[in-house]
Amino acid sequence: MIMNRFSSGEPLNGIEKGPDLYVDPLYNLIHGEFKVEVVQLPPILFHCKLYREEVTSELVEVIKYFKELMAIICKSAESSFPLILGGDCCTSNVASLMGLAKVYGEIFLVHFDAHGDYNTPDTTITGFLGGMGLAALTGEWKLIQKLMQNKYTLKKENLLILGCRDLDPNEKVLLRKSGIRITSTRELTSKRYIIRELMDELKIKNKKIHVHIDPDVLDPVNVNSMHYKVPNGLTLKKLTKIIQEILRKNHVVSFSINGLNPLESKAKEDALKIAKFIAETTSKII
Ligand SMILES: [Mn+2]
Repeated sequence: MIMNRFSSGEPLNGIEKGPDLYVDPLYNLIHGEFKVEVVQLPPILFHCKLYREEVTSELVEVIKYFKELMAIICKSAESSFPLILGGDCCTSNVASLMGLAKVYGEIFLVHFDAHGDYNTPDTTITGFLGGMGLAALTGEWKLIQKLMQNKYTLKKENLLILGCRDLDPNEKVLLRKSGIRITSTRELTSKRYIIRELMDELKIKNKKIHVHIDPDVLDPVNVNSMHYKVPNGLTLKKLTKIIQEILRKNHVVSFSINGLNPLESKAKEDALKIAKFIAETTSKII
């Protein structure tokens, strides 16, 4: 388990302590079944706002953190199954995929999120780096790769975004142009075998898969301690079923999940629900 205690700042202040909520319940649930090693990074909260592709001093610090996390994930993937507890999405995705690619080469990313994380410094409204991770990873904007001195780019056909229902206007245009496959909660809940069909259609049979979950893919009625509460999400039961379907025929090599907001009143209760879900899911993969 890798504790990625990172927040790229407003509006996700506090998420750097998100992994702390999961780690004990999760450890207790899985350590009998597997040999579990916990790697902790110190909690770190940045105030990194990007409105154009410029190298700010905060961004330089963020990149240092990304590199450190990437090396840890890479080392972990060489001999075990990295289970990455976030932190916000951008670190998980950028560092995870770059680290995994060193070990496995081509990687397919299944990304569960109410959001697209497909803003660039040009399209963003908030300047929030956490909302730009997938656009950076797929080379839609290139500053991150340049600063990381890492040319790895996730091919757009190797990305599937599930449960997406809250996009900024310009982000929506960019995503539509990219051709990336996005499936809304409505689609996921309306058709019984949509995931099986999607996975077949995407021809990922022989590819290694990284699964990332932002808990805001869930409905706030189900789990309420995420920073963004976006209505019409998935139930935990439906999410479990979809993941089981993904696992049925495919090779998942690692898993990451974003943090909850520790300041929410039900944070501990919700973290336990999610820890049980992760334990149940990963026990079928590892
Ligand atoms: Mn999100």
